[in-house]
Amino acid sequence: MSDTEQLKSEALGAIEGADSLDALEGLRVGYLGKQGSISALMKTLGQMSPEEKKVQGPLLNGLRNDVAEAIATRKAKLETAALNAQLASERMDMSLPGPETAKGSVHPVSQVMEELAEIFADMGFAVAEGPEIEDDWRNFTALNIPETHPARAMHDTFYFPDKDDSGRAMLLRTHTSPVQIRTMTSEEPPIRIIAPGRVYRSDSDATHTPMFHQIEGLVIDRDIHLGHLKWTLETFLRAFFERDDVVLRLRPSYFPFTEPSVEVDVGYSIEKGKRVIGGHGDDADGGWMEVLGSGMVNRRVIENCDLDPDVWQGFAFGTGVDRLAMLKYGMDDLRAFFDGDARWLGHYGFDAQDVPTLSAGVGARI
Ligand code: 2NM
Repeated sequence: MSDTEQLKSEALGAIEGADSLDALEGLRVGYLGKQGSISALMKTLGQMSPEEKKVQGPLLNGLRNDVAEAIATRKAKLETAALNAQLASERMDMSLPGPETAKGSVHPVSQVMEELAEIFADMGFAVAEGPEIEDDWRNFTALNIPETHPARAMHDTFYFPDKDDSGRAMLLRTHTSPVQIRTMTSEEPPIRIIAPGRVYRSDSDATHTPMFHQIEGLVIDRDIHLGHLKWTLETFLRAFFERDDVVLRLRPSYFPFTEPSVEVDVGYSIEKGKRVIGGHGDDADGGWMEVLGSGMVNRRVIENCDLDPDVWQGFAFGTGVDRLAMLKYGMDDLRAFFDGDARWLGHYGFDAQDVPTLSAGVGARI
């Protein structure tokens, strides 16, 4: 065998035996690199006589091409094997449960808002929303709240320094009632809406935060009376607290926007040493807890919205979402609601996939 053939069979054997891309690269450098043995042979062509070159030239070129081709073939094989191994090691069983990772949770206020929307949707109410920055006509005047009413005072209401284009004072809404005004001035009755959302009052202590959440409801139709109000609130509170023995007590009250006005208490009882909603408040161990304000919409409010109060009547109600959440899920400090403490959220938050539905029960599975 000639030297060239000897070298070729040696090289092809080594290439075929290379078991990694690194080893193969080592061989390539050894044969074909600048200092490689085949490259060194190629350099000897320069010193050869033309006759010798004619013979050795094609032989060495053939050697170089055969070795380069063997390396390329081997390389493709090793790369395919490496890719297959990687794919095998990274194979994922999509039917396995997800890994245990830190999860976010749904804030109790959001959870309760969802529950309320679900309950009222079932009774035919739509969810209405409006801006948190309002004007004093929609927030106060249209609602029959007099210019001198204490709620309008600077120390209760956050006012903006400038008036709007039509000269109205601008403020952070102190309740969601302006949403009802917006609905009555933009839509034809019959109206059945709830208005949940953030409201602001200049108030801050253990039971009050300057921002809190309210939900108000409004029904406007022909021949609406207090009986409709009582049935609606009773049905709502029984669904929300998930007990058929929720008992309501209606007490006469006063709000400028409703006439007559009614405050609504629910009976509570003591179970396992804790106050729970349900049962008759006058039972032994029982009591009454105020949960809602409500009434028949004052005819002056209906007039302010350019509706005829002799044709259209209705009822409205309002309550605090934060307080409802505390009552249902047993939190006792309102301020913790808005601290954004991850441990509090981890404890009191809800599973995002556990969506409240009437069919599955509005209460979350805990
Ligand atoms: C309450 C209590 C009683 C109320 C009234 C209206 C409107 F716009 F229709 F006049 N909206 N909300 C209302 C009535 C709110 O919250 C304690």
